[in-house]
Amino acid sequence: MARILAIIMAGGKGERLSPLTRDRSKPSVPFGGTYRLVDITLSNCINSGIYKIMVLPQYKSQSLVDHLEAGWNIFSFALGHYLRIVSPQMRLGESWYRGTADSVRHNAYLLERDESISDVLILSGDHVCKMNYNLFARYHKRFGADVTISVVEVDREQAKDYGVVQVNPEFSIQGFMEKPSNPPPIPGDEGHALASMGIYIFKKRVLLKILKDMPGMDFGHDIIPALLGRYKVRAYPYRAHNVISDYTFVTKKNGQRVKVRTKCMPDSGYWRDVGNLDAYWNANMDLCGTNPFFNLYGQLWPIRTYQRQFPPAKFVHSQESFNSTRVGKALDSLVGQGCIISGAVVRNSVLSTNVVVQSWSEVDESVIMDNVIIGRNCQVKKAIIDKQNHLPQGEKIGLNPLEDRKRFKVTERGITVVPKGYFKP
Ligand code: ADQ
Repeated sequence: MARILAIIMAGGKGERLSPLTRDRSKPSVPFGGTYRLVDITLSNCINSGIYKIMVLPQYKSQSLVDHLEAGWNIFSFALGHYLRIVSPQMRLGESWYRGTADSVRHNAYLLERDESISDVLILSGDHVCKMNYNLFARYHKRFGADVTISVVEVDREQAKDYGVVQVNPEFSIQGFMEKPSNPPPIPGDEGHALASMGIYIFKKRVLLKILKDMPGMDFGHDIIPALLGRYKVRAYPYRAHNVISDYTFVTKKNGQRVKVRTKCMPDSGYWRDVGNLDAYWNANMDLCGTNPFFNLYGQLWPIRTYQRQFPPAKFVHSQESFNSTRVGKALDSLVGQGCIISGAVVRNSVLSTNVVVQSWSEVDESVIMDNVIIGRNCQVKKAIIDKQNHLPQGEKIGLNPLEDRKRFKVTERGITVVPKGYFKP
């Protein structure tokens, strides 16, 4: 893996995640209680043995840079490992990056000068998946491809949001359309299409040549379609190949302890592009419950982050009178450090650090970010509440979409989004 460089593109505006991206870039949006979205891609790199990484921020990048500097300063320059945060520098004229490919083009000189690199892995900072890039790179090498694109099958209706790939029986890519209004189906399976995951691996020399010769700004819109017929472009079937590892666990069968081996970790095939608010809410809900679709607690594929120090979460009674006591509890939920659930009930929700939920309140199927106080007698359902909000006593969110729409964004799926700092203390 020493010969692979990973580039994490982190410069998009993330407009479809607004208002969560009002003050921060998409990769630095908090996720899963204590993480930022970018932590998932970075953890995949480390777990795959890739220790040369460049992050390309641009839009509202300060919180991302702060997070990376605080939490990811773990690389050994002495061993040739690095995480380089490269600020946009206008090296190619008076403009910022004009697309994903353009962001790489601006920094091509950094690839040129590291002679130890043979292949370049191009990643997004807003994907939730456990992907073994090592297996991806091996597949790319095995078939001698110039470019390999990771693909996944999705419902045809959904495919309108992605780059759609057509392959021959050898999985060589024959067609590519970026966000087509009428996505071509997988032959013999009218209901599904093959979507590009926006994860590419290029031979370094091919990537440098393409970026020099081709004028396109965006990998999906311009570059990938223009490569077909001129270069060897292959598809990598993510779900079939992303077997993170043989997975052994101990269980009881007829009273006896037995070892069970499965082919892969249960969430090996999970992938979500957290491009809009509904996908973001869904990805958080996928972490909750006994057998979550995406498991943050797995030991084989640890997800790292930077965590500030807070006291443990606590769950306390609220004693209103001698004969009225209510227990603070959280069910099927993730609760971050420093949270206090006091005489309130939290269900199927993800709470970041330092959240206080006060007596008689109920929180259901919601994502609550750091430093939120939910006052007494509140009801919060199917909501995303950004940082630094203090909900006043009796506030109701997510119960009446028509009312909510007057104050907040409500998504297609009916998720109410309260922006940062809306409710002042
Ligand atoms: P999108 O998801 O629409 O499509 P987008 O999320 O806009 O792509 O960008 C991918 C990554 O590049 C993100 O991490 C973003 O921050 C970054 N980026 C976007 N614009 C940038 C810019 N101007 N400068 C620097 N970085 C930028 C892509 C592919 C599709 C594929 C989906 C899968 O184009 O073909 O199906 O990803 O998620």
